[in-house]
Amino acid sequence: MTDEILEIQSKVEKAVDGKRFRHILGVAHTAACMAMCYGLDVDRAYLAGVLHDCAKGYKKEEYLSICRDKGIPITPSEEKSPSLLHAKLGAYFAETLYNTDDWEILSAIRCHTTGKPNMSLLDKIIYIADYIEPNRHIRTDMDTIRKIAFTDIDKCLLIILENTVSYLEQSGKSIDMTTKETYEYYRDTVK
Ligand code: DGI
Ligand code: FE
Ligand code: FE
Repeated sequence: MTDEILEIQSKVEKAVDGKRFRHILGVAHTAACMAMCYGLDVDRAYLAGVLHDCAKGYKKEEYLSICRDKGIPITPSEEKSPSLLHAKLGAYFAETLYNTDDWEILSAIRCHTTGKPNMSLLDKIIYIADYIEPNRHIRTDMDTIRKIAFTDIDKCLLIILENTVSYLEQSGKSIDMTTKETYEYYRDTVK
């Protein structure tokens, strides 16, 4: 771990509450382990985990006003579910507040909530680590999902997407177009 990453981590710690920071560390460590497993740079995966929820310290209404203020485009679905915006806003803060210019890290932050079709390895690692990290409350099939994260990353992604879509349907929440597209993409491509 470089001093630079630890400095960024301390800065993120001050920007979010304690529970969120524990989750963030869980994602960073899980992402680092997955990077070891799949042959990706461990520091970059850790840093992406540290930064993925760096915008979570705001209220839903604030997401909308900050995005408007910064000229970040808001989709109708984000207007309806403003918490989706913490991903986009996180990538913006990572670049402007935390001085990250690694576009692959910025991409992984940007798509960590909805996913996107044809994700990069780092995108997938952050998306999955966000779901399986040790502090996450136990969801359906968690043991299987946690294990499969290290054996078949695409299959793992598909199971998480299926669970997320059915959770959103059951709880009557609107499904973002990108979430739906991502689910359909991996449903149709993963064997
Ligand atoms: O930020 P975290 O809590 O760590 O996790 P996250 O970035 O995956 O965001 C979690 C919430 O986002 C979760 O409650 C599900 C929600 N979400 C994901 N896709 C969609 C969605 N919410 C709506 N309304 N529509 C979606 O398509
Ligand atoms: Fe998030
Ligand atoms: Fe998260």
